[in-house]
Amino acid sequence: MLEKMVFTTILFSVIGDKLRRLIHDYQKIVVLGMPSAGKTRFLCHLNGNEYVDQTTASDEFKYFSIDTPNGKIYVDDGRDIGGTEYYLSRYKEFMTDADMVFFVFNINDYISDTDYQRKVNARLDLINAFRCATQKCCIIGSHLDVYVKNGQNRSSATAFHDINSIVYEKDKEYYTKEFRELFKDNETFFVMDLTKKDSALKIIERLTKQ
Ligand SMILES: Nc1nc2c(ncn2[C@@H]2O[C@H](COP(=O)(O)OP(=O)(O)OP(=O)(O)O)[C@@H](O)[C@H]2O)c(=O)[nH]1
Ligand SMILES: [Mg+2]
Repeated sequence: MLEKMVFTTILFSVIGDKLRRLIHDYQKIVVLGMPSAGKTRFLCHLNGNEYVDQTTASDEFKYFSIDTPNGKIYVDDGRDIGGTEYYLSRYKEFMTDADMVFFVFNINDYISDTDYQRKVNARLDLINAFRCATQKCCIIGSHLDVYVKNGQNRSSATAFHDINSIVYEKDKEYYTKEFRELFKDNETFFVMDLTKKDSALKIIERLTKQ
């Protein structure tokens, strides 16, 4: 009896999932990035889950939808992946089949700490190597508020300038930043204070603009 109930539940859930995907075009998203950069906060703004301030291992999230001025976006079930280096070897696997790849890093640390900069650059190299032409890659620089607070006359414009001068700095003989391609398009590179509720929605709105 119990076996029959379990079987029926699984069957209905499989059929339900197939129907759901038939009715709407569900997008697969993956959110990668540095530890404590704001990946989970970003996701919680999007799916409405309550944000809990703790590091993520690899948590499943349920499908959800986002209302934007450009229409409703349907996001499929996915995973919120922690920023630990442990997952670097799985970036390729995580990116396979994703329609949108987000990469989040802390701009304040990127601009002020060369060790952090190197680590971010290494991950950007992976994203750039594994991405495919049909995917939208979106780079999010978080902690804009901290960057602004830590210096005089700082703004999102100066943050863009500071990051671009690092990304586009003259190639050293031993290292060419091929990932700079990811920063070329200002429509897919953002600097944000991810503690603000509307930050994630602003990003999705810009990404889905026709
Ligand atoms: N001031 C500020 N704090 C932020 C920003 N983005 C995230 N935080 C804070 O940074 C901490 C880590 O945020 P999470 O979203 O949990 O970071 P994560 O990238 O998911 O971290 P892991 O799961 O450990 O890899 C939390 O305290 C957030 O509130 C930002 O733009 N500005
Ligand atoms: Mg997290």
